[in-house]
Amino acid sequence: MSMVKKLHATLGLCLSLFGCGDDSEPEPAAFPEKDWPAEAASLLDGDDWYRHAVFYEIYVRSFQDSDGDGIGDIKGLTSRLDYLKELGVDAIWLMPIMPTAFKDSGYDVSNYQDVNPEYGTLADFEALLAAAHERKMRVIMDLVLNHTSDQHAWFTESRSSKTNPKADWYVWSDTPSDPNIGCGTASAVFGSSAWQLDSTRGQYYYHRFYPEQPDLNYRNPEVVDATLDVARFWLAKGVDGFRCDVIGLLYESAKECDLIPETRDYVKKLRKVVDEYPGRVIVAEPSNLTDATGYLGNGSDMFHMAFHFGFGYFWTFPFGSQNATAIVDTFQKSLNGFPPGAQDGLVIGSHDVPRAFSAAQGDDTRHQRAALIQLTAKGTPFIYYGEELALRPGSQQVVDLRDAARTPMLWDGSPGHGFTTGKPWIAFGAEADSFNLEVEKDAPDSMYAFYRSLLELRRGRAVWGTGEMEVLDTGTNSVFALYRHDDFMAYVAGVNMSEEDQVAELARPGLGQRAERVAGQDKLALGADGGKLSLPAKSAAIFRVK
Ligand SMILES: [Ca+2]
Ligand SMILES: [Ca+2]
Repeated sequence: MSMVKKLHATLGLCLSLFGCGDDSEPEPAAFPEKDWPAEAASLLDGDDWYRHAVFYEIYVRSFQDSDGDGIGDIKGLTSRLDYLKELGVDAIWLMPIMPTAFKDSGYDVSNYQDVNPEYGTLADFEALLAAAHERKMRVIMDLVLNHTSDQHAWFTESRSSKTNPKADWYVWSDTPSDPNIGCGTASAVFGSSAWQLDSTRGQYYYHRFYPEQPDLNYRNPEVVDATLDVARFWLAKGVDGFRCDVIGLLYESAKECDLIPETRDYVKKLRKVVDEYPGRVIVAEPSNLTDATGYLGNGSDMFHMAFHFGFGYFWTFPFGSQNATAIVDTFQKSLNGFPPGAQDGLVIGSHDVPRAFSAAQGDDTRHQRAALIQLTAKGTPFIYYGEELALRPGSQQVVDLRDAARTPMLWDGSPGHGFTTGKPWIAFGAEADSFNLEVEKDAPDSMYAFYRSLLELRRGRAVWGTGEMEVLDTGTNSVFALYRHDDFMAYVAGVNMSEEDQVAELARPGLGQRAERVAGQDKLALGADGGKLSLPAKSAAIFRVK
């Protein structure tokens, strides 16, 4: 049974454009087909590869341990590339792998030009790049430029005196305030004050995040040059790009601290550096959670992609209210606001927020309906490791509360769950014996089967990455529906946000003259009356139409 057929049979999800009635299922329509693997190879070789790729975020520490010390590492990750390839992943994003004091899980870098020895060596990283590229997979890495660790040599020097060569590389003040920094003076994101007294230098330094994460002073041109050199260092090694951490916060000013003009200018410099290396991309972590437009410049001079947090961080609420309006609004905003060529980065979870399982409040249909939007809306999906297994949260805290979503990947039911032969650095998440790859791999109704099927449906179909998207008027707040189309093919995706059966009237005549359900329950179908989409409670589905 093909994965797609398996999906029909097993998802609790429906897509039906003209009625999901049991007796009205249309004859399978004959649509033109292509050699999808060949199409995929071609799309992923082109300049627009990142718009067609499925990305996958990995916490190296928690993915695969290769030497039994309980800490995931680069060699371990390399040994799992075939798993990712089979799942349908085209590119991986590595959370920080540089040396770190580990006060913020690696987002406190102590050396920008090396690999955390717990994770391996530069040679291990180069071997990972080679192994990924051999499989036609790309690797991007986290680039954390707003701040360093307080253990970084730059900060050690800067704090040593008021007159050393790097004295002005960080943001220093005689008092725990600065009139030129009108934000965050009272409180940091983590903790009570954004200013920390350094007893050696006898001044306060500014930290937007933990006290062990002093902000770099980008008003010093040497800092600009040094950090652009960090990008060059990794690009020269062959890395395919960067996910740029809190990049809007680089520069502060008296009034604003988020993506002020000076920060935009820096991003444009970074983009020029990236463009010196063909085929590399940068994706922004916006600080503005409801509008990423500012990060995309004119579509070719700032970021290639920015995360769509208006959906990614807030999708759980519309399921709670059973009202799609907020999701309609956030996708309309990106459709209307984005410059040509810019691309949404679509997430439903990450290392910063509770796992999709938790956000869905344990309701697999919510998780699947949200993932179906993520995987059918116009944009590039970034799957967080373990989402495809519906990993449960952990309860041990090593660094901070976010560790609940950073527990080890679960490969099998053995004591170390295939992650380690030793003692894991953090306890496994809940229900590890019931929800792991070994259990889910061949279970037709598993979360893994769901992801595997939808990713197969995306494979090689350019329409998902670059085709047009219309958010359809459905005549009801309970149903979210998308129409995706390009010159070759078209799809309708529909999601019933509610816990009752719904019939949506799609305000687009002739949408389904021919329709074939490609994902969703067998009993669901697209009606033949020109635009009626019937969705049982808590269901979602995808139809190919023409
Ligand atoms: Ca290890
Ligand atoms: Ca800053």
